Amino acid sequence: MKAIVTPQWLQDSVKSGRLLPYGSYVAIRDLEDETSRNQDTSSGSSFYSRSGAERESSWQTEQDELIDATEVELLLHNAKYSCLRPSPLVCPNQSLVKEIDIIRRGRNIEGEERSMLSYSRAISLTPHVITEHNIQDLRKLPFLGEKILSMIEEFLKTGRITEAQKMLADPRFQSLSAFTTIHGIGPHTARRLYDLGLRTLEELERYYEVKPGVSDEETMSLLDAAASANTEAAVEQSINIGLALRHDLSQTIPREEVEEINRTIMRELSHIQKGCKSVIAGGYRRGKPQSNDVDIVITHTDWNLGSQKVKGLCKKLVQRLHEQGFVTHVMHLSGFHKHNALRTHHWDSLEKALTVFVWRHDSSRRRVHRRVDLIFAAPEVFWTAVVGWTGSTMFERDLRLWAKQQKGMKFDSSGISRRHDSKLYHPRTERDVFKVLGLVYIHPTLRNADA
Ligand code: 8DG
Ligand code: CA
Ligand code: CA
Repeated sequence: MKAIVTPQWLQDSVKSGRLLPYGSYVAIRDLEDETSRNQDTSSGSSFYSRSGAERESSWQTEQDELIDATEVELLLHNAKYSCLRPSPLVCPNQSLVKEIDIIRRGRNIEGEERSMLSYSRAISLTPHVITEHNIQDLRKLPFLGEKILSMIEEFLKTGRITEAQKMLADPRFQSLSAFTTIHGIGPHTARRLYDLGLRTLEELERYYEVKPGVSDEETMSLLDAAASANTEAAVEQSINIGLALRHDLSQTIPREEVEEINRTIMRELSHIQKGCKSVIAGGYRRGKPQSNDVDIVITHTDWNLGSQKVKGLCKKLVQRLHEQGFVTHVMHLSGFHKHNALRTHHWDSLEKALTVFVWRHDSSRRRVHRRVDLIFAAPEVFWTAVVGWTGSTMFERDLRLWAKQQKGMKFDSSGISRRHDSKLYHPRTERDVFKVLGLVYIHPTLRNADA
């Protein structure tokens, strides 16, 4: 039997550190009505005016606002893979998680991948309450190393981890951290810039000859160079844009604005192609009140013809958004070659554009530039794309690992395939994605396996 409960059940359970009896949380109101109102507000308006017949064959609906408590009970709190565990947005150990995350960031910017991963893993493993009394339970987890365990112990005793505090005070850590906040600057580039003697973002601005707030809008030249995306010049360009707009781009985006951006983009899209729909993925979908950028996954509602209809749409949409004054820059555009055989740079082979969005002058709001990622997927891979772009990063990593190590399958945003015979799966719902991978469904708000 299913027990459909309100999100409050989850919040209260998290607060008390255990799953509560769900009796008083059951969503007893007219479910049909409730779910259609609560349904992904991210869908384009055309999506709402579906006819009864369309509703019948609704591979596109995903009523994921309410939570099935019986399902949550099936999740394993101590599992190795985070795609088997419930990870709420805010966990009772949030201050411990933040402290470990400082060390994780330190490892990341120094390029110490393996070490960084074990801190990521430790972070994803701490949603349940850890106290001095149950630290013995933690010690039983074979995948938490001695070093991290002693850090947790130190934190429980003193409320601090010495290594994290040292790191925060380290000027090199401070410079590299600041550099990697700029879009296009990864740990490697950050270290290269540091080695050139650069220390602050102001120095970076001078080095790149960028004026804050001003960026030459050569954006569409990038569009034409689409095939060469990820060339050095393109990366350089995106660093320039990221630096020039850094004061805007460092401001987080509230949920209402995320939704409004999605509505606006879907309205513009409907002028090019009718019948498309979207889901806002990323942190927004995991319930974050503020987002650093907006991730919109788009497809066509026609299961059979949709694949044809979304082809080439990404570029057309970006062009239109630019003409209409909504998109000022394109930092990256990819997926226009049929297949990326080597799959070295990209995570998937979907058409996508990483853009800078801004409200037009005639709009009453202040013009803050926002990062918006647009991802186009054929209907057959729409839900894998949504799962792939919902995150969190650790959740995604473990999803790929789980598929490979436990199921002999390959998962990425552009599809699920079986390794031995390359059979492709075409899930019709998000639940199907989990089913194909042999996983209990995990509600998006329980996929917050990162700090
Ligand atoms: P926020 O910082 O934006 O608020 O949080 P987020 O939404 O969790 O972070 P994100 O950086 O926007 O990443 C969202 C998810 O998208 C993340 O789980 C990983 C995934 N993702 C990328 N880049 C790519 C990519 O190129 N391909 C695919 N398939 N997934 C990607 O970040
Ligand atoms: Ca995001
Ligand atoms: Ca993003």
